[in-house]
Amino acid sequence: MTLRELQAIYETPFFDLIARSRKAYLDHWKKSEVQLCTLLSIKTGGCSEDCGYCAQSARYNTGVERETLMSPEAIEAVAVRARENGSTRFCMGAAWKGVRNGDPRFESVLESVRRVAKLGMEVCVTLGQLGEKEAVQLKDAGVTAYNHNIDTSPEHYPNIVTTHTFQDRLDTIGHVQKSGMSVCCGGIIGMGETELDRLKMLEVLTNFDPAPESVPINCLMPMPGTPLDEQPPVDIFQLVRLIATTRIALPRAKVRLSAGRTRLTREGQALCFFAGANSIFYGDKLLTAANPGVDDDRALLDELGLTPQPPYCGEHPADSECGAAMACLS
Ligand code: SAM
Ligand code: DTB
Ligand code: SF4
Repeated sequence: MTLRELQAIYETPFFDLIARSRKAYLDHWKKSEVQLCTLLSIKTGGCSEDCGYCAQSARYNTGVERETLMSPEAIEAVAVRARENGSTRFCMGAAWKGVRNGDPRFESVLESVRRVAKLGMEVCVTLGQLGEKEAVQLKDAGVTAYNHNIDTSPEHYPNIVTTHTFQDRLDTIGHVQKSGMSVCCGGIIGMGETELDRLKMLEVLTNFDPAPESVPINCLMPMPGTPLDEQPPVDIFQLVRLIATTRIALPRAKVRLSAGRTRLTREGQALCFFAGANSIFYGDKLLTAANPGVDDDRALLDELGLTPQPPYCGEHPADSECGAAMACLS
């Protein structure tokens, strides 16, 4: 889609916009399902990069301690508990610039992926920059989706990160696409960007080929000690407009209402679901920051009549006999 087209959608009167995005959602997805994803920071802190929002950058005094990579056994144990709690997607995140084939840490991540894949959950990893070869190895180990966010518009990106470029992000995404893994790619709002910047970010996402399988929309969680620690919260109607525009522009993508839900009201989150968000991070902790408690989330989903989405089996159509029914109707 062009920026002009996205702007036209985004600027529609609010109720017309969410009515349209609701229709786009109902045309492509089962009405009441929300995907529950569990996040685990498998390697925390001490990152060489200077992403201005991130508590894990070694450049800022954020109070987050550097830790070593978790073992496959420990990771598997957390994944088992997540599955017991109803999560159908397990996402492992590592704080480093990237990791290469031949590095023992990469071998260890591959083993963790193999173990989580055996549990029947969708496996997502977010490991920073990736080469072509590493992408293929991750795919072969059982990764469903690779998360690598473009975070903001190409124009605003250098104001947020200087240790790598927007093009570096796109290069990694290209390697992921080539390997056959799905791309999970979105961004953060509330980092001093304009609403136009947000649409420019969405323009880039809508021009991916293939389209992203999921689009996380994070609201900045201002982390003490980072350059962005005093940014004001995002306006709820701007967030809902962005979710609705994303749903219309990328109807088959999972739109994940990601970081920052602790600063949203229940009513605000309900509007986000109505507008087309159909995935959340579930569990008390994101990577280093807080997430709403599991009990509160269960209560909210119950109140709204929403149920956890089954994992995508990767093979069978929605109406087949397959136990792990495909979530998407298309
Ligand atoms: N190091 C890897 C990378 O940069 O891709 C993976 C981990 S990184 C923490 C994953 C994503 O989390 C970032 O791209 C960003 O979109 C999101 N994120 C990190 N810190 C955040 C914050 N304080 N508020 C909102 N989103 C955040
Ligand atoms: C994404 O878009 N959001 C998640 C996940 N992908 C890896 C991370 C959110 C991190 C929030 C800040 C923290 O926990 O440190
Ligand atoms: Fe490192 Fe990722 Fe945080 Fe950037 S966002 S500082 S690359 S962990």
